[in-house]
Amino acid sequence: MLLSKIFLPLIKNVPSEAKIKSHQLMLRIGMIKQSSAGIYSWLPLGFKVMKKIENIIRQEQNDIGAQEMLMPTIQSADIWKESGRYNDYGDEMLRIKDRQGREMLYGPTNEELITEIFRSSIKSYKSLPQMLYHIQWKFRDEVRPRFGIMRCREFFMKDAYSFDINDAEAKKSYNKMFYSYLKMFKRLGLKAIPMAAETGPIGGDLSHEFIILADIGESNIYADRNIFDINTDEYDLSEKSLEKMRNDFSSFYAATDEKFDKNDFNSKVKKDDQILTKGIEVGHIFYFGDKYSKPLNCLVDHQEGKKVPVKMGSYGIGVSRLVGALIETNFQNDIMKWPKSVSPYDVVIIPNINKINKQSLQISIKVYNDLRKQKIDVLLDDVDENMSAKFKKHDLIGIPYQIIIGSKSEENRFEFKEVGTDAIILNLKEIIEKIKN
Ligand code: 5CA
Repeated sequence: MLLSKIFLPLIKNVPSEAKIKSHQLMLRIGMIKQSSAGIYSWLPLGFKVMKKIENIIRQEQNDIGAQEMLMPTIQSADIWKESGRYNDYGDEMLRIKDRQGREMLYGPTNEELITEIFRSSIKSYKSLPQMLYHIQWKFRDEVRPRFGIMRCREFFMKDAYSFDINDAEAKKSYNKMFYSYLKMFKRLGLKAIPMAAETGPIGGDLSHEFIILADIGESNIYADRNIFDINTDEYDLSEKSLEKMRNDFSSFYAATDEKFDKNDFNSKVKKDDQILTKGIEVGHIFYFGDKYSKPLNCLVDHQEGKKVPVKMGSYGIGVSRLVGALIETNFQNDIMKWPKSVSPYDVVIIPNINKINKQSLQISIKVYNDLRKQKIDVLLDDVDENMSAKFKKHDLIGIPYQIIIGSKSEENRFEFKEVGTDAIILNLKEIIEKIKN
């Protein structure tokens, strides 16, 4: 793409309403635009990053056998009355009436709806286990939406639901999801630590929040620093390995505020290993057994003939929140560097257009076309601006690789820079290799 042609409304000054760096950056480089309190439009650059995150999540969920589907954003109040959550959910739920006067709502989560779908389709243990997920907008009328898309009212979530015949089988599904989360966060370049957590309005007695460390995080966390050294590449999907994974993680203390117990922490973790800090919750998984299947009468035939309520868990990820979380972790000293896996473009070409070297734009276009032939998603900064303004702009846009075409370029060799390291002179073949590996 040519920078002069794309919709990228850059803002010079940091908008005053934005208090944290991810919110500031997202507004400055036109990733989002607020449409009303806690509700945002995703502009092309922001949308591109979010879609890349979404795809990694999708691949990893498919990889453990979860099946993608799509449920609506608008739900009937009836199923929420059946589960008993219609009143409990309180003011966070956006309630709507249709023209017939029927009570509807904008889904804040989907336990009821998926249970209703499941009960009308699946009748026997023979069809279990099942894991279903969708990636869909949610609405929660947060009392204090803040930090841009980090805590907003309308947000994009991946929510998955598992269905099993008994607790032991359900635990296996839980462990698979746990594993899938570790893998996807790793692909996003994030160190997300699973921590024992409260279950809140979702319910159940087993739950983990996946938290990444960040000063602006809203969760206080207490952890043994050794938990950060667990090598997640060691695990696979076998039952034994998944159990080992759960045991390894639970052998180190890691808890959020609500689950924190000072005595426990001090007795289990050496002083030197204690971490007390803040974090961002990027995912949250729950096991709640028959909390929804029982009131909603979601029964399956058991091997022994009787009907039993199916055992369920739910597994959420804040897809839109992850965009902010990635900025919080990768935007330092006014320089952004997207992880390769989610960068809006693979590489940017920055030609020195208005200098002695008048040919640099022509050379750039040739390099641009060559890279595109290699299926590399490349941005060409063809804007007529001085180099220092260009560099400042790209410090914010955060594409991890830059090809600088100007006085230092030779016939077929160009200045190539990975953000955060010194530029080197490479030919096109070497550049392509660097970008692709
Ligand atoms: N039904 C369960 C799991 S599918 C559920 O809703 N869990 S949740 O409430 O913890 O939300 C899942 C994830 O959505 C959170 O971990 C968080 O990353 C994200 N999230 C929750 N509320 C917001 C919000 N107001 N703004 C942005 N992201 C949010």
